[in-house]
Amino acid sequence: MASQIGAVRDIIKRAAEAAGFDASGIAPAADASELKHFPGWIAAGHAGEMKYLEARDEHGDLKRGSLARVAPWARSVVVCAINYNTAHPYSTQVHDPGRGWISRYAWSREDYHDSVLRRLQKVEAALRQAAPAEFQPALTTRSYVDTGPVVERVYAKYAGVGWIGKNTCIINQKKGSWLFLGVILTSLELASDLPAPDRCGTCTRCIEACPTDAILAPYQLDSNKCISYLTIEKRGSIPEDLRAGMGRHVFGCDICQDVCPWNRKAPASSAPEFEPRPGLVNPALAWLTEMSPEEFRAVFRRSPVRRTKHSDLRRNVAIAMGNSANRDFLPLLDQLAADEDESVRESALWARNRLTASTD
Ligand code: B12
Ligand code: SF4
Ligand code: SF4
Repeated sequence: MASQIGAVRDIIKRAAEAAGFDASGIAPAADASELKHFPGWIAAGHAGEMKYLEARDEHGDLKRGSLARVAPWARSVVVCAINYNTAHPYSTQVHDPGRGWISRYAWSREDYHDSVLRRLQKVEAALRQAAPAEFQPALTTRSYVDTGPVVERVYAKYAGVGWIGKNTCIINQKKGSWLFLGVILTSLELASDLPAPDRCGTCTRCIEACPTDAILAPYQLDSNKCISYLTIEKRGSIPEDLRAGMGRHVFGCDICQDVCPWNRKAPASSAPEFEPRPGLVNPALAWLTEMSPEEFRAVFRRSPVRRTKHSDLRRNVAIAMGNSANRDFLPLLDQLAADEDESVRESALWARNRLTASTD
């Protein structure tokens, strides 16, 4: 029996490689010590307005705090990771005041949720097929990319995929941190991999480089301050005290990964869908402002950027223009100041004031 289960492990790993994943591993479904920090993180309000992270079971316990609450049948977690890096500059290497920054993960031709899930389901199918006959009747599996009540990075660590860096990202020693994760919960009890050892050492570059001080301490991120949260998840107006730190980011933020020494030699992905769409690497702010709702839908069709509404992208662009020290944007900001959306109007006025104050 042990050897049959051992064979399933090998089949899963081979299937993950065949599906195009760059790393994979198996973690126990048991609660890891890192999950003890989760309730405190929620209680401190670090999830901001992402209420789904606070979902509770019938006993009032946080669903994400333990797999036993949401998938009591789960015994193992298969974690797969795919590299989405492409051979283009880092945000810390470009300085054109006419251009903004869309996060690396969102350049792709296909939304990563779809692309990673498609690959993950191949691994899930291989697992189901390989499970010994006596486990088949009760065999349960669930695949998630982001969407399940699972703190994926904790399981990625225990599956040996990478360690949790001080910037809270999973870092693989050979591939770096430009990785998407996907998890398969299974009722099969598979032998686990060894957890990846923490190789951050004394480095604190990510903490120092974060422009909004969102990394409060090693491994602790306050979403409310994170540019990724502000530009993607936050609806309505962005708190004024954080706007200057946002620089020219219009969707997501890569800084704490750009500065990470483990990404210095990060290889490029071999998955064709992560090649950037035209115009998205260091995009022209004027292009983004002048985009009609129809163009927005066409340019960002099946792209993660659709998560931010057309109006919130315009809000972000207005703030980025305000941080550009580029007075050529004043006429465009005048247009945005007459926008139908209140947060766009208000951000445009803020940006206008900032530009005129900084360059007069
Ligand atoms: C909500 C969310 C966000 C939020 C909050 C991020 C965060 N750090 O929690 C926001 C919107 C800010 C965000 C941003 C980004 N995200 Co995000 N996000 C998620 C999501 C959906 C849930 C994460 C979660 O549960 N957070 C809760 C906190 C508490 O968990 P955690 O940060 O993972 O923290 C654990 C450890 O830090 C830990 N810990 C470990 N050691 C120690 C030691 C001490 C002392 C302490 C106190 C804690 C501690 O405790 C925590 C568990 O309790 C996951 C998908 C998923 N379902 O897991 C994707 C996910 C984490 N995001 C991802 C990505 C790609 C990003 C961005 C890079 C996108 C971008 N470029 O803008 C940024 C990165 C910002 C960053 N530095 O984390 C990837 C990460 C891949 C990777 N290599 O790690 C994921 C896994 C999505 C995926 N399926 O690929 N994200
Ligand atoms: S993604 Fe940007 S804002 Fe968020 S923690 Fe990293 S450097 Fe800071
Ligand atoms: S920049 Fe340094 S401290 Fe931060 S995640 Fe990378 S190695 Fe760890």
